[in-house]
Amino acid sequence: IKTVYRPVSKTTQANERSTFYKDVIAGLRAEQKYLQSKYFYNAKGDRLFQEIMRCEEYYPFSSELEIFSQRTAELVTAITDQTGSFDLIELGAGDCTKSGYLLKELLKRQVEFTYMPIDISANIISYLVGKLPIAVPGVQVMGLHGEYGEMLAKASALSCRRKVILFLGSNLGNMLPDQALAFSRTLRSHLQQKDMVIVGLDLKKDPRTILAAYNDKAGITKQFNLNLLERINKELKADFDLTNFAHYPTYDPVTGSCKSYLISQSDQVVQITNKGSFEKIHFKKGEAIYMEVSQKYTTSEIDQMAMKAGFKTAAQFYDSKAWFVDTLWEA
Ligand code: AVI
Repeated sequence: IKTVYRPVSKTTQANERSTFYKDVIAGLRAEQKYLQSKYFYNAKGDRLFQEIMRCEEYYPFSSELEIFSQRTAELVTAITDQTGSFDLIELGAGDCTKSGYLLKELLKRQVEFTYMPIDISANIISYLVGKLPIAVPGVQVMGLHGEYGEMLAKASALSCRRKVILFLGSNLGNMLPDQALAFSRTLRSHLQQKDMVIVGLDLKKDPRTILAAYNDKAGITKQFNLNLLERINKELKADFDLTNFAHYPTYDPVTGSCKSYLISQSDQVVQITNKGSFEKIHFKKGEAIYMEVSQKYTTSEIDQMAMKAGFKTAAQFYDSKAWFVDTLWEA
């Protein structure tokens, strides 16, 4: 078993903290305050997201799990070809519950491949690199911790074989449609003919079903959003009062944008510290921090995006309710 893992150095950690500070300040100083949802995923955020995936209301996980667990053989047939070995690169791998089905089936068929999970969470990557060789004996893993764009370039540089990219879980939905198209074009630029992508995206449906998925009764999604303020408190020595912000999810059935906000419950000032200097952020009662978009699409909108990015749609895999689709794009 070959397992390659590059641990995060102290310098990287310091750089990450300083980027985090700059991004938070830029977002909270903006006319419309925002925070970047990629920062949700610290150890507690990872744990809360695992809980969200187990919530009854959060169907995107169960729908895509159904596709991967019920249609594993078809998916594996679709991504393997006669050229033999390839690299399976997963963007935003998470705990790899869904892709795990593919890994096992590929090993069963004795296909030679290396699994390269990419995740923004160092915590998740170290967990995967430790766990996978035990859970899926025989699998070769090379974990890459960092942002999609940078790690994709790194994975492309490391890989000299055919590439199959997994971009599951509606992770592409965490970008607005224009950004998602730009990202798909970047993705295409890293690929060559015969390379493939499986993109999992959530579909437009009854708005109430969608909104409920981001407003679970147990309040886990609320905690997930508030955890970013808690993270800022801890890592950037800030003093957000978490009880003074309310979780406010919205869904627009025309644009397909499901957006989450945190709403300030009073006029208040929050202080954020960096190396001795500090920043004061003023909030008006009712003012919103835009936290995240979870974009929903129709299949024809997804096809349009694929085409504009330079891909051909080769196959589509739906769950039984047709709530979620995994589309196979060919470069
Ligand atoms: C990771 N991502 C696709 C999730 C989503 O559905 O947008 C994150 C999430 N946010 C709230 N619930 C789940």
